[in-house]
Amino acid sequence: MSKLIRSLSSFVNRANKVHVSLFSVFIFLAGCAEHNQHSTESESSKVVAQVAAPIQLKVGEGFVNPLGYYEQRPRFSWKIPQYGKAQFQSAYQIQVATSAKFLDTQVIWDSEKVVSDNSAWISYQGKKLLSRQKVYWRVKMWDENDQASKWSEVNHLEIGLLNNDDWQAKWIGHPDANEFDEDSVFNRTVKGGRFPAPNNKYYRPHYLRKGFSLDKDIYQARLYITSKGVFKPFINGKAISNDVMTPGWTPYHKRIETLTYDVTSHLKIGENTLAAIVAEGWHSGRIFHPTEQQYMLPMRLLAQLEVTFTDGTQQIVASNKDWQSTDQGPIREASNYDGEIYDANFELTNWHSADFDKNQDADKWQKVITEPLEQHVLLKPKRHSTVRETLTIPAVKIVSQKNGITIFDMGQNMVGVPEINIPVIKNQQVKLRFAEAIDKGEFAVTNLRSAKATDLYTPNKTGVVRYQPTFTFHGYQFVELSGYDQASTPTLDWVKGKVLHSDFEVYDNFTSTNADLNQLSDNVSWGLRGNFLDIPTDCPQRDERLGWTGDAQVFAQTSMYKADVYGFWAAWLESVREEQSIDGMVPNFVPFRNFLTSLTGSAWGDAATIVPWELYQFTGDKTILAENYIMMKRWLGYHTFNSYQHISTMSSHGDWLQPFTSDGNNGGDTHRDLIATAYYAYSADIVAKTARILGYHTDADQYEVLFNNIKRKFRDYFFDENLLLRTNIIKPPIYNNGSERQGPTKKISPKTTQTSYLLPLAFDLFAVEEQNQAVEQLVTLIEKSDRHLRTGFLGTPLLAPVLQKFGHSDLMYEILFKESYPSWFYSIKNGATTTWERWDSYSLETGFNGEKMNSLNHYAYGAIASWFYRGMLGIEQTQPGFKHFKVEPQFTDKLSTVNGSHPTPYGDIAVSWAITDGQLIMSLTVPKNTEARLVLPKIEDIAVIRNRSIAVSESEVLLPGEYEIRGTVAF
Ligand code: RAM
Repeated sequence: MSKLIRSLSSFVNRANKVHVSLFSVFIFLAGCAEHNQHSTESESSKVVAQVAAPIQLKVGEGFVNPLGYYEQRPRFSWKIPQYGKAQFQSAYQIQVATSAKFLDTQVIWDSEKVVSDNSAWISYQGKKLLSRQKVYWRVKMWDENDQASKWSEVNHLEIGLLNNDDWQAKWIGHPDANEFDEDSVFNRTVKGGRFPAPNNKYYRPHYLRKGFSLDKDIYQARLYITSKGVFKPFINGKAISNDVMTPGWTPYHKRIETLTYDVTSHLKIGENTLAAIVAEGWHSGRIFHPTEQQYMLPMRLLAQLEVTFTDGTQQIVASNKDWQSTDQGPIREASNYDGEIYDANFELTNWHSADFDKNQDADKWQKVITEPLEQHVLLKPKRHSTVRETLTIPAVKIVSQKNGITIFDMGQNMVGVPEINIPVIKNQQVKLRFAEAIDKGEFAVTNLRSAKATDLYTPNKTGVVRYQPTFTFHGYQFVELSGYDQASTPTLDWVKGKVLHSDFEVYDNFTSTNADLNQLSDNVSWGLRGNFLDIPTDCPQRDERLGWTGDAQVFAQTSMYKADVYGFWAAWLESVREEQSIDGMVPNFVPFRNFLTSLTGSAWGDAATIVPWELYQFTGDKTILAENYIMMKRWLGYHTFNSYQHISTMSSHGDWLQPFTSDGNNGGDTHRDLIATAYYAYSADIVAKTARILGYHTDADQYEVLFNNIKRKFRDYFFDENLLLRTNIIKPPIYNNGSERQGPTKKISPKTTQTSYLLPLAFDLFAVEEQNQAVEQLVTLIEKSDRHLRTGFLGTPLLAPVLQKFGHSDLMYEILFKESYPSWFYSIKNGATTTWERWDSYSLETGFNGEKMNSLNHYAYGAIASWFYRGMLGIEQTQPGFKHFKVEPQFTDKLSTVNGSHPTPYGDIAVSWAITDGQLIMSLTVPKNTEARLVLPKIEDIAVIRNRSIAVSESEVLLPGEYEIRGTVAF
């Protein structure tokens, strides 16, 4: 009974808080009373059966039945079916068992009935799961009437190898597989310039194999495997997965991710072969322009096959000194930046199958060398999806064809590899080059800088061949093909584009009646696909492709509207934590390599606080805050260290690539101290809120004070009484490394920029009563630039939220719909199919703009797409995770129809609206177990119908259901 009272009072409290009508509370009370009377009634009784079981069971950041899972205390999430009877969850019960049968003795954790409306991120509270452990789980729920559902279907998860001690295997590799660059076809030496590379080694791919026999019936087999470098594994001649570029990129000196595969069906009684190819990847290949001190270690493989027989015994085949290796296989070279070289003359017969003929190519195979596992390099199960081929796109046009060179247009700037099916002549090398654009009729590769982005294929027979590179990726729209059999005429089906990215769902869930807007939405999705290849990168094509933290923090929010990337970000944050140095510094890019002069910068390192905070806003999962809290605090400490009386002098890349700067500087005109101090304040605010949420109240109190102090100081230090930027400010007497500066007083005069106002307005650094005055200054600046933006990476993402918040969405629409430079549609009018690095990267008339640093696939400016959801559709969480949200579409006469949705932990919020002849028709889906508020300020005579029949008031809290909303437009 006491449980019932607790459940009642919690529901009534919640109901009061959200103004659920008294009627539904009454129904709930009635339901509970009934349940109490019949509490012994079996679950299969008629009433109980009406509540549909929870569906879409997920583990951790959204995994379904994961194998090789990483969390010893997994989090569980589920949904209430949208078309079932239950509206809300009032309680749940989770059971975890060692078998799918869930017999009493098999249940290792039973949450029992927990009164709670939480249906996401519920942490397993049983005994920590261990390496290799497989468990089954199921959940049931009680609805708002305390009616129990049936148990859900049974799902499962299996833990990977969690500890280095779990490995008997040793690192293995070819004994002498490294050579100097003179031998490389690509000759990787970067001559002259800022980053000469006198000693750039490259490594030929290693082919590794081991034959073994199994003589009993096989019950199950798991392959645990990873590499230093990137690998592709085979059993008995067959590739065992579609994964690409595994294990991905982490700070390898601290942690290498491992993969787990179910290979039961690949094995047989008798002779078997386990094999793998290992290539440079990020570990052993060059990153950026190589420098002399950047000595790359060679590739290594680590593999452990664990076979369990039906009689319960086990056999382990681990990488060790008994393996064989050659570097004389057909993949001659493979490099992320430079491409792959394949020579079919080196193909190895049956090397990865049990029919391996010991005499054939015998001289090519040598004993491997072994290395022990390093204690300080943790081997941990990969915690997010691997890279895979997610789409295949056809070539759409042959651009030119002369002198045996044909250029294909893929119609889309994409990231991945080509698949060619072409006629070839024995030993005549086929060459593939890749470019993002045709520039003044030329195949334009200068913006790739030193990246050769070339695949070479030498056939060993004449005829039609199919080839697709294995260990590289390119960013391109155009493919240049030469070396094919010129007796044939090239056709479009010769080249296909295999799109590669971390394998998550891209939602593609926004459309409108404006074609340019739809194209922009699409471009942002493609920018996301192209730059979410294991880590979030700035660009995918040139000799860079780095995990720039600044780009990440400006795009994280948008990416969460556009794709299922929670796991992707959570995994990258683990690398960010590992790369944080002892003083709290978070580097400019993660994983980090020390080859640039500046290690970090404000607004870049602030990814450490902003990204976890954004993820929390979308998911409501406190784990992401808890996991990162120490890092967040330490980063804030680093800010403090770089500040003087609350003014930060931390260096920064600034409002990167702002257009129309006064001196052509990439870093823009907004003063760095202003940027640094604004971000210092924002990080303090985030850390204070995080501390409060996690229950660290002393911390929270302290950081709130800090935030308010920085806020006050920021206001008075940079702005005068009329909210104009001050001139001749005396710079703090410190260097940006915190040490005191001697010598003459330095003065600064920050320039007036849009970003100087956007930062404090977005981060809440002006007193409420001053905000409108600041907004006026901002609007005046925008007016002065003919209603165009003048913002770089930092200011641009803040334009829409700030203008919307202060009632200027109309102005935002104007900025957004501008076609003249600088604007988003400018790129679209100039043929963009992705987001560009610069506002003027390219034009149809003059081609590339002449800058060396000029990528056509950079996601940062794509941050605007978050406004499609938050502004145009108006979907915004009022409680993290969208359990409560508001829908406040920013209607405009520039758009007649907008359609879109956002998947939340509870289900999809879908919104669409159309305005015809001054009449609004809108539909809205409020997912089960959530509540919404409708805000329609520019609409009169509003009528709201729920589930086709129930009239509700627009000011009411909207319960789960399908809504139709009509009204008259008042603008
Ligand atoms: C360049 C890239 C990247 C940016 C840094 C500062 O390498 O444009 O996106 O974050 O500079």
